Amino acid sequence: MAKETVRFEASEGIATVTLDRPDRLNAIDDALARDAAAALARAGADGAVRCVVLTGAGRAFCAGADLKQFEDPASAPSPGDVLRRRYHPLIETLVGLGKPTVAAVGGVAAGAGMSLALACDLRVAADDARFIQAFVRIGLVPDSGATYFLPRMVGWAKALELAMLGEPLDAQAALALGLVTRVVPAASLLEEARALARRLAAGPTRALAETRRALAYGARADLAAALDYEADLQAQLALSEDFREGVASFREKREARFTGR
Ligand code: T3D
Repeated sequence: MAKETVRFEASEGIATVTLDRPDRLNAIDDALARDAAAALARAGADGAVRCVVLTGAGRAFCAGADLKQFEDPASAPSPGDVLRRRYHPLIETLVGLGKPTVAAVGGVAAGAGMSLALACDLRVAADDARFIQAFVRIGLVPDSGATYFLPRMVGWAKALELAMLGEPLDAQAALALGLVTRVVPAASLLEEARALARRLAAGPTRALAETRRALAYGARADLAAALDYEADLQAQLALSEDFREGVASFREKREARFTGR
């Protein structure tokens, strides 16, 4: 039987999805992309899961595309087809999960591996983390959502610099750019990421998912359209149990007990 390339575990409302090809720094091949998308979909479908942590086994988060597949370029499939078949479903599953997501980035996040981290809602970086727009080093353009996420997160000038130079961005520099939420000691990366995930999981998770959607919409809409979109979402969320609970907890001067419904 083929070795699993992704591990899935769920407890206390948190699913942890671990990319698990440490001998190749969790580089992405067909099996890993398929298994990661399946693990994320499983987390999305599990009503008990309210937040997802994505991480990598060993000394890397993910080194991007498995370059050993290009050892014989003549027989390698076209990257355009590979992106559509392998990476796009993975990124779209991650972004469309309907639950908050946290990337726990230890070691290197390169190429499409960096894109995976960017596609998560929040990023916790170990102090040994390095983010690399590695695409330029092999003569490609940023992909797997990097052209969408990176300029929106760090601004046009910095995105071009990172993408054109392909130099590593260390954890502190990523923090200064706002790319990561916090930097923690490598030894406590998962613990810290899960602590953040627990906080999100205890929140109004449906409103959190709609917040992501609304910000993405707002980034490409004009003001009138964004105002309209917000009003539609608020009308739906006002019918939610979480909204009733949020208002009740305010009136009763107590902590809210949100359920994501
Ligand atoms: O068709 C398509 O798929 C198109 C899609 C493209 C999307 C992309 O992601 S393009 C970008 C692809 N990624 C890269 O270009 C990064 C390549 N890797 C590196 O530059 C370096 O390995 C790192 C900077 C990530 C880490 O450097 P370092 O010195 O810490 O580790 P290392 O010694 O280079 O790597 C350790 C092992 O992992 C090594 O194996 P070995 O020689 O000990 O057997 C190395 O070959 C392997 N490895 C690292 N990255 C990849 C990889 N194996 C396959 N694919 C990799 N991407």
